[in-house]
Amino acid sequence: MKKKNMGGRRRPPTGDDQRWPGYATGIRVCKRLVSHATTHRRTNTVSVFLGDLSLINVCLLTYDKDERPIELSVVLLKLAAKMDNVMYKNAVCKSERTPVETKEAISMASSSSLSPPKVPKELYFINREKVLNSLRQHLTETSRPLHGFVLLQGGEEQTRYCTDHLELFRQESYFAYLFGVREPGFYGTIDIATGKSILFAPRLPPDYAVWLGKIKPLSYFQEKYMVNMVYYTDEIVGVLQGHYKEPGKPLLFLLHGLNTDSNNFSKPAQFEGMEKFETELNTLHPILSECRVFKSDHELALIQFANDISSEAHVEVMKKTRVGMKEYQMESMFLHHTYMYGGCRHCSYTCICATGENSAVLHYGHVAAPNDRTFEDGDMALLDMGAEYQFYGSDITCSFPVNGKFTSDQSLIYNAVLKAHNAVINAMKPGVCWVDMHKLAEKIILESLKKGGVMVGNVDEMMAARLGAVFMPHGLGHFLGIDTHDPGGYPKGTERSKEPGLKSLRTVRELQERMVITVEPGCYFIDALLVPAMENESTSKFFNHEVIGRFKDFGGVRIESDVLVTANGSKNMTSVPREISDIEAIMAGAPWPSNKTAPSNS
Ligand SMILES: [Mn+2]
Repeated sequence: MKKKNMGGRRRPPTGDDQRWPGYATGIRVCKRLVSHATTHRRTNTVSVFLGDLSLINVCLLTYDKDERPIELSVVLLKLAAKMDNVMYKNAVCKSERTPVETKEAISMASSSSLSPPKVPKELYFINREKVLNSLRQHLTETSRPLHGFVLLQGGEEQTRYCTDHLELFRQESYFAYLFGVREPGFYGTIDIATGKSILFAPRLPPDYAVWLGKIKPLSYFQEKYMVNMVYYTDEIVGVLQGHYKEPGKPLLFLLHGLNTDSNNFSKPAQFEGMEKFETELNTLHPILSECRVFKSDHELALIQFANDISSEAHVEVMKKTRVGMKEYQMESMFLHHTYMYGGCRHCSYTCICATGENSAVLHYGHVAAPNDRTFEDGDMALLDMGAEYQFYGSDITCSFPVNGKFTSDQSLIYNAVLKAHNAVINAMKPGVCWVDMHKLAEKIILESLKKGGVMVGNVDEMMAARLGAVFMPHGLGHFLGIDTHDPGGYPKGTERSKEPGLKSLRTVRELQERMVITVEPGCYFIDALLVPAMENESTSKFFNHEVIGRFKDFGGVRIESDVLVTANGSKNMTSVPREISDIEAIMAGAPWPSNKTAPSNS
């Protein structure tokens, strides 16, 4: 039993065991679990969460051919010798034999050391202040008057095609950023002259109260979302005109601009009576997007929680993965954990649970490739899954062999990617250019492939021929926040590269403090890219054709963490096992501290 398994942050309890918080519950749960395991003739390990103490994995039962219990031991986290003795005493059956650790004796019960945090009301107030200040500054610099309104329209609830089936609503991200409003059908405004914020709520029909619950008074929204005033949406025209103290038509700054990831435009607010206003479409979008790039402490706390619960869920999946399962079972375990213990009803994106050669399909998991393969001994799994908590997301990828043991080829590719991942995180700090980080990752992967005999020749020449993009066709990472691909990657004055790999970058910016960006290098064996490069006269010589043949059905590896840029470096917000030895140990049943201090280079 290694000390590091104890989940370092908690002090081992001292004094009388009986006074430990959770003591009585812990013992009761242990008794019941042991008795259950005995009754049902199961090989079992159980996890018990003892109040304020750490997670304890308790006892194994295994059975001989005749189904007689042959082992019982209380193992793993020995918080104190006394505690173990008490558990022994309370166990239903007992054996003097040495505990065995079998692959099968791994916990199927889950628990969590986390609970969903409260969202501070000031979060959206602070976001609004930031946008207001930024907009006022811009107007001053461009010699324009400091009046008018920022006006945003929130999202509308949708039904499934022609039916009355309501899709679960998720607020539009810019609206969520400024107002935090969960409900559909709202408008929100900020008065540039006074800084006052106003929400406009939809006037709901009396029938609403019958089918959907009590109709909330306007004061409820005013209090909940910390705005100055709330009116109904059918009052917008009168209210805005009433608040405008200048001559002429009131000026509205509306949200209109390109999302550089989707190439879609955000939809400016529309309402009846708009002709009574002047509208301005060019100013707000770049300012609002730029504000979203830099995260406040409150925002960081939510992104951290989304990371914590998702990290824990990834470990849970790792522990429970068995050869012969379906990919969607891994997805299901992740969704269960993040919802059950984190209250995360939404994911940041559709789970990618790819095994075997599917792991070379970058956006696997969509409806036409729905995580439905049965995976086999020897397969790698690539799991890209992240929960969203109160609008703020996470984006995490773990790659591991489904049987829990890396082969030498799997280690070669995995360690190449891990080395790139770690090198980038260590190099990150304000002023560093993201394009350089992408190239750094490419170079390290190519060097490792050369070392492993997959590639031949000079790595700088390979870089010049853009061969990094053959193995990593996607960008190194993207901003993360309310959107998985958070906006602001290509502000005015920046340009997207046309070169392979680099053209897929979702940002080309210099890093600055308070940016949260994913670091997700990958190495994939994709025929559609490999074959042309291996056949190409000028690049063919760099590939060891025979060795690459071995990787034909390998798929790929991606390692993805969410990283905060700090004043002097960076902080990895994701906390999952990355070293091969850690992954293998966890898959063999060793515990993992869910909130082990994340590595940081600052
Ligand atoms: Mn990502």
